[in-house]
Amino acid sequence: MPQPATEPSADRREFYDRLGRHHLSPLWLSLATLVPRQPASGCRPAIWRYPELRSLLLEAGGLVSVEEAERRVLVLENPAFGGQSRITTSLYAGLQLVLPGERARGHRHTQSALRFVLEGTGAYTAVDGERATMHPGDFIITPSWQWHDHGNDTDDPVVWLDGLDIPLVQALDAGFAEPMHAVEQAVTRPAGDSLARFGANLLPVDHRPRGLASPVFSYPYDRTREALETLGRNGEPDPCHGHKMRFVNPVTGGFAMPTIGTFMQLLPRGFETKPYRSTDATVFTPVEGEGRTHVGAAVLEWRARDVFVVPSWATVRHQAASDAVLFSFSDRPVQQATGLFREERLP
Ligand code: GTQ
Repeated sequence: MPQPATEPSADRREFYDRLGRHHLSPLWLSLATLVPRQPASGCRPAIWRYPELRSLLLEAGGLVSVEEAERRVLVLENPAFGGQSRITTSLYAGLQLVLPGERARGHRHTQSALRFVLEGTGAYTAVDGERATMHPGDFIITPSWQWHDHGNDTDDPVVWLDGLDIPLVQALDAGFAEPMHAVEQAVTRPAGDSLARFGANLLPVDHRPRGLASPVFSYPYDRTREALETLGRNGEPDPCHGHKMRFVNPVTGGFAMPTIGTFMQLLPRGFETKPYRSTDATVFTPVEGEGRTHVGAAVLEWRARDVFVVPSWATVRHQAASDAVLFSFSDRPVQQATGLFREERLP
């Protein structure tokens, strides 16, 4: 596409200035940026190391109460998007800390949230009258417009990764939020109820979906790990993905959340994936193991609980130094629903 390279002449400059006063602009100056030949947000590969994150988060714990903060979270900002609270162009990520005895007040919002537990056993998130007890590696959903509050009655801090579709909802200008009057919602269903109802290859006989998110709002790691372990024993890994599964809404077979796709993959020790790229910029956090990921020319060395990000259309290669399990999330459901998703296995 042609790109005007030189400074505009005086008469054009005067014309453009005049256009501006009419709230108009010449497309020919911005066409190549508006309609790039390939994704060009500037989103950069980046990694946050857990020991550093953890110590800064605990420092925040000493400085700011959960009452004051409402959510005590350090936002992971892509280095290309400073001050914009986004880890990719469309997604938000943050690390949340709930200290022993604390309650994070209930609220609801149209943004969908996922929690991926990094540290601490026994704290909870309450959704729809049920508390999901957290263990490291659990994937928990807070669907759009559902009340949710978090609490920690254990003796240890709990830390999880928040993934939200905040930038996407911002782009659509469709954000609503509401505080809950009580700090926490009433518990109306025993723990494990939704998993028994929807997560055992069974559905209640007359089930009618109430929303677009999976009614299984907690996917415990022990079950996920067991499935991956069995797959690892039973067959060859995919050359580009290892043993990779996506979390599913059992009612529809679609993604567990309407706007965020979530995945878990096992990379056997010594395995190197073949180069691959896709249009869904992806946030990864290793649950177990260590290794490195080549993202274009960058090399990210990771261990369990680090967080790293792969931009849209960047070429990815993973190398696992030990058996490794990676959780990841992206906006793939949105791209697939709109026909935008592209992926490529490179030679
Ligand atoms: O826990 O509800 O990281 O509303 C950002 C916004 C967490 C939450 C975040 C939120 C939450």
